[in-house]
Amino acid sequence: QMVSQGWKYFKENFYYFSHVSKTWYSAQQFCVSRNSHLTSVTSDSEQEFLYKTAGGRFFWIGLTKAGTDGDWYWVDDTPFNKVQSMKFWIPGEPNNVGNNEHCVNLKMSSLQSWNDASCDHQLLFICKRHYIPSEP
Ligand code: 2F8
Ligand code: CA
Repeated sequence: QMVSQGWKYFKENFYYFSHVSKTWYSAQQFCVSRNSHLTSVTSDSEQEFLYKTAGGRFFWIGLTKAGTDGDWYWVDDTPFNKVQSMKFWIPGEPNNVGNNEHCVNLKMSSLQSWNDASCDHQLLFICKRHYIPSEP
């Protein structure tokens, strides 16, 4: 049923790759309206699934900054592992251009694919919703 609405299944989650562009926060609101969040990324295999499906187009993911320290956090409340996540940034990122890049998009079709960008940009986006198949 979700598959017929365009959701893709990968390792106990469904993912929705949007066909319309939104600001980061509008995208997150859309995901919440579909019982999901902008996607977190917590493994190489998940990152690989996402960048391959994204195919080099730019998609918002659920990483943004919190508080005065500007620490990164996942909007779906997955703990952000700074050390394990370093390999997912494009070399030179995050560079916080204009001190105004507080949201992250998947930009490259590569394991190193994250860029920080202004949350006000309108980009495609990826929602993620946990799903564990159960016995009938
Ligand atoms: O070269 C990387 C740099 O490219 C752009 O800035 C010129 C990006 N800006 C936007 O996507 C708005 C930067 O985020 C990126 O770091
Ligand atoms: Ca940047």
